[in-house]
Amino acid sequence: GGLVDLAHVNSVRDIFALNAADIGDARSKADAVEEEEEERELISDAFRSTALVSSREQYEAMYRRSVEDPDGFWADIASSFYWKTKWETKDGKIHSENIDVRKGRVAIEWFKGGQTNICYNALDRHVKAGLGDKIAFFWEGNDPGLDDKLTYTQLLERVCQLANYLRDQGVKKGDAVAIYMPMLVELPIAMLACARIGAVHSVVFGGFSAEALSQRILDCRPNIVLTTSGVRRGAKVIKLKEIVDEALECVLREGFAVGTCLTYANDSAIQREDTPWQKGRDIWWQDVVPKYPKDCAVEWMDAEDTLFLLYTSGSTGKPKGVLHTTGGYMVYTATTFKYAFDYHDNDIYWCTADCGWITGHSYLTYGPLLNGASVVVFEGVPNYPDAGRCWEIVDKYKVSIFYTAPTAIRSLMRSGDEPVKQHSRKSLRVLGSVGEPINPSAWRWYYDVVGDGHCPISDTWWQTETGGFMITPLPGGWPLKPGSATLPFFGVQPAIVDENGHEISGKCSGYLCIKAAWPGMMRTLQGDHARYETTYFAPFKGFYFSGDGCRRDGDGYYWLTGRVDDVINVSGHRIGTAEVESALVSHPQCAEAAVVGFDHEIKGQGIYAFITLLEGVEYSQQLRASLINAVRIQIGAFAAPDKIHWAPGLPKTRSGKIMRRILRKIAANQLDELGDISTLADPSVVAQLIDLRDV
Ligand code: 6R9
Repeated sequence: GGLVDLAHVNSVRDIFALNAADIGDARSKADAVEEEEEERELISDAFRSTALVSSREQYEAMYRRSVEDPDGFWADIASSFYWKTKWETKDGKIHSENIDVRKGRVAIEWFKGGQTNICYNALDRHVKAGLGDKIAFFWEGNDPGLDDKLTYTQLLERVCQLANYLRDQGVKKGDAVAIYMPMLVELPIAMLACARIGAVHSVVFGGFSAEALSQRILDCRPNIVLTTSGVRRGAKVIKLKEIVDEALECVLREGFAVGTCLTYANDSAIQREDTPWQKGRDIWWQDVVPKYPKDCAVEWMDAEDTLFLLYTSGSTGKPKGVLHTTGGYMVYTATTFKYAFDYHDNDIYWCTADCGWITGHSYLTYGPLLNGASVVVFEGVPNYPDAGRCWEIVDKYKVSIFYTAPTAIRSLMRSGDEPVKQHSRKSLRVLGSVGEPINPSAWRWYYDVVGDGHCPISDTWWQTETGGFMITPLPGGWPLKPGSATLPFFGVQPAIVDENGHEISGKCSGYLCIKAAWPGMMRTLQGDHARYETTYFAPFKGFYFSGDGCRRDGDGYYWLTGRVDDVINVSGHRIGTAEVESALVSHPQCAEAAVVGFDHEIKGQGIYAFITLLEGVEYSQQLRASLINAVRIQIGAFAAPDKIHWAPGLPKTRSGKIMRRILRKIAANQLDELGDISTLADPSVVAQLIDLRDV
């Protein structure tokens, strides 16, 4: 089964023609919440007395300036970074933008002409300012007792050694480097080393399969891949190098050869002699990198030179290589980190995200290091060896800012309050949430139990594409409401738009768009600017379209209601239904597949697949397992369907489009809400599907 081609989407109607009724659904769900009395959580005076932003009035004044004079606002902030050459100013403007497809090519530039380096700003700048002995990374291994730490000076030296090695291998400014590594400090080191020499890093999450990795390698064609022999995650051992070898074979079959595979030997997970090896191509990191000098001249980059690529899922089959540039991303991630977490110099910050996702880029690596923060990097999983691990780590490092995902909160909540209460957590000051809407009951538990009722929660709404936070509380700034991301960050102008592309005002619900460019915004999709325009700017002309539904309440607070496109959010991971379908139909016995999301207690959403088999093929448990395995092989275990539902036929319109609305209702077991099925080419398939529910 081939991948689905990019659909030519010209309007929101094209995107949502299949599921216009679902939009109604999303709305009524949003409105139902609204009817409930929304509780507010006031921030204590003690917290506010030291908060960077301590009132809504103070925020409003700053916000007003940020949208009325974005150039002045961001230029002031950018001045606190090191620029080798200052940016160009044209008529007082330091940025230019066109996000309106009717006016021509979508193009965004910030600080153009300015020369800087994000690695220099994240490391050298602090060392030069006397912070060299401050801890940059506390590393906590999968197994309690295994740990390490690096000061800013040591981190800089390690980054320089790797940067020198990469340069020596011929890696130059603009070249791509693929990184497939677990959460060792070597992963952010690898990203920073690339940034130092102007190489474009493309980190691929270690949970992706060989096939998914090969697809991402083929898209950006790096000559060098950085990886690790293996890693322990919880009780499991994952042999990453084996996966890389398989990916490189796939890539070779497509006629592309990677020159070098630099492999970090992680002896705590797997022995070197047990690691598959190809002489000539594979090199042990520890054999070469430590021999290089500990200083390395930086490559000065134009603010608009590419910093990294990060692949993410969309509505159609092929993952999109989101491209971020240097200057705007640097200024934006640093500023959002500082304000949304009310960062102070003595804070200890822990972000549980993996660097394979945008959160690990912006808020484990760049944002915190640009602020000179001490960051905890954790190799393991939140509930290993037991449900108290996170709070043990919080106490061990005196973590004051803790940032995680609702799925982790929900899974810890299941183990009850006891594992939390066994640890003091008295260092905690601010909590954060990211990845999906946080349900009010999980919010409450996080606030009352984890935070002992005194830590504001920053529920940060943003995306791979936005680079940094877009809608988020500023702790201390205004009352919180469980489940709301509250108000837009400085410079962000949200618009709620109706089906016809008209902005609606006041209390309302609709599609969440953004009206003007902000510095951290992606600039294009790797190799496909047309897809960038059609996906994000064509559906609602004049706006950036997020793909999310949203409601605004009477206080102006925003409530994200989830994706309105064919993207499923599983444990905070974005998965395109088309990608999963493409993996399923590649199975030799599968004729057709349709995938939808369903509410899942821990994951937020789970994956539910309807499968039509080839004529004559019998249903069996074994076949079910082998279909799920096809997804594990093509994408990765995290995208494995939770449920396979046999479907002799799928509900299709007369023009052959699958009506996913009906499938979603069946998956949710809301059989009384199927709606009008008379427009189906064959309405009898619905009864058939219902009959096969428990088969
Ligand atoms: C940062 C990240 C982006 C999608 C986004 C939305 C969902 C993320 C959220 C949230 C509600 C939040 N999302 N944070 N929804 N509240 N605080 O997760 O990036 O992987 O690109 O996913 O995640 O649906 O559109 P990414």
